[in-house]
Amino acid sequence: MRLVPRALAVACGLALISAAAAFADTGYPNKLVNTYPAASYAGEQHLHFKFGPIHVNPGPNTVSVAPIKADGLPSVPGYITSFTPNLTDLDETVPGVDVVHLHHGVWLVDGAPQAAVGEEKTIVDMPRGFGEHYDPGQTWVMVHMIHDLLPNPTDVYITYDMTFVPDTEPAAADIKPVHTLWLDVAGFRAYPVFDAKSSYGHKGRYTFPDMARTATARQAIGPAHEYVVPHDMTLVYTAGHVHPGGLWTDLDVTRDGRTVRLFRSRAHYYEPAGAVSWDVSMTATKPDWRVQLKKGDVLNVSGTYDTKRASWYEVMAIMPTAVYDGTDAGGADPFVTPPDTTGILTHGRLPENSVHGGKRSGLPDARDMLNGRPVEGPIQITNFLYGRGDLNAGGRIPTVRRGHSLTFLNKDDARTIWHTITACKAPCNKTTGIAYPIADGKAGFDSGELGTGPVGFWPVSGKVSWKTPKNLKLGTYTYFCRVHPFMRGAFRVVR
Ligand SMILES: [Cu+2]
Repeated sequence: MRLVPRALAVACGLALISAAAAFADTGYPNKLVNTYPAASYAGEQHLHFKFGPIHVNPGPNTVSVAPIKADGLPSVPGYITSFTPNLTDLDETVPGVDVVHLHHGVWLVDGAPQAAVGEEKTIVDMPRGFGEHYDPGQTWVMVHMIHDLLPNPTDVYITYDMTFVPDTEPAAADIKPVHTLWLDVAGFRAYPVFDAKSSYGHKGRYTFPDMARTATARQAIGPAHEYVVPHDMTLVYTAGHVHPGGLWTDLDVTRDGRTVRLFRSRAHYYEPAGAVSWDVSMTATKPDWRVQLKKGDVLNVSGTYDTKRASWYEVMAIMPTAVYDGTDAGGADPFVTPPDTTGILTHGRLPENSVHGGKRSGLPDARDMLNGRPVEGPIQITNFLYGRGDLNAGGRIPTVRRGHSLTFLNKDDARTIWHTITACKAPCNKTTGIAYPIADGKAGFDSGELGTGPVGFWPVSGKVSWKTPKNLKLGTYTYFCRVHPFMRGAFRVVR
């Protein structure tokens, strides 16, 4: 069982933290099985590294930056031809994605992002004849955001497996060096995210940045969504990164006013509920995909999200692309021969994505609760509970008069614990999992991550309090915390 002990939360207050530790994940087998036709070389090595242990405090999903030491890297120069990242417990089993997940990890090499992973856990395989060249003189830095979804601390490793061909192997002579071009709709920033709200887009599809209309939506557009090709070059590989709700990323090129699609990296959801969770695998370009570009061509990346079912906050659309700085590696001019825009899934279904949630729980249906008195003063969020508004509090539902707003105050920020108040469809009282709850409340409100710290680097809003919109109609509103989806609350707008 991997349930958050809801009853304990009320009964024991702070004891919740130690009590929940008893429910910590026991770990799934590491079954990140490559489904992509990987190239192999005589003399290749299979290197396994782990970064950490990393102590993860419950509450925040901070961005951390730390150097990768020599024992986390090959000892000799050579080519990295495949890269398989994961997040594991200390015993190197894999925690449930509903318990703790690697929101993203980026390996910076000499200051530039080379490899990256999100919770979709894409395995990167360079096509035959290409590799990222490694040299022990390089400076490697790990940037990561690990998200603990429970109120108990945990310790994890970021692991990465490399297929590595040392320069001293004869096979290395046939490998051409590639480097990573970072195409990111909201980059370059420490936290390159945008919102895909249910009110955005057309017929429940929102393509960013193309369909970003409002000033707020457009603010999230980053310069890295475009790239002007500085000299003739060949693209040899790409795969996209999206969050739950994401459907695909597109890579296009424009020359003389004409635009051609180079690749669409599709999110294939194993998730039974559809495009709502991390139970997903992305497609990568096929091994024979090669695109020859000319100086002055403009690459463009976009991401498309499903906004019919829910709003998606702080999401990403990134296409790290492997570039060979030459034109002697095959491939064709995409304006003459359109490239194959279909791809191959990089892995199958992962056992750590098995807790979907959405089952009956002991929480009440807020719509049946009796009115409490209008709330005076803010609703105080403490110790992962929405105070009087928490569905665990039982009794009466806090009320607010129409035309007024209810104020929430995150007292947990003092312990660097951030929370959101995010509308979800009533009753919003089912069990927590990777597919439940989601931000599907009609009212569509979201407080942002209530917390203080370096805004723009950490995902905090910089505020600890938030007011509900004044224009809410009469009725019962249910909400959850995007950081800790087991947290649920409700209030009612009354006459
Ligand atoms: Cu929270």
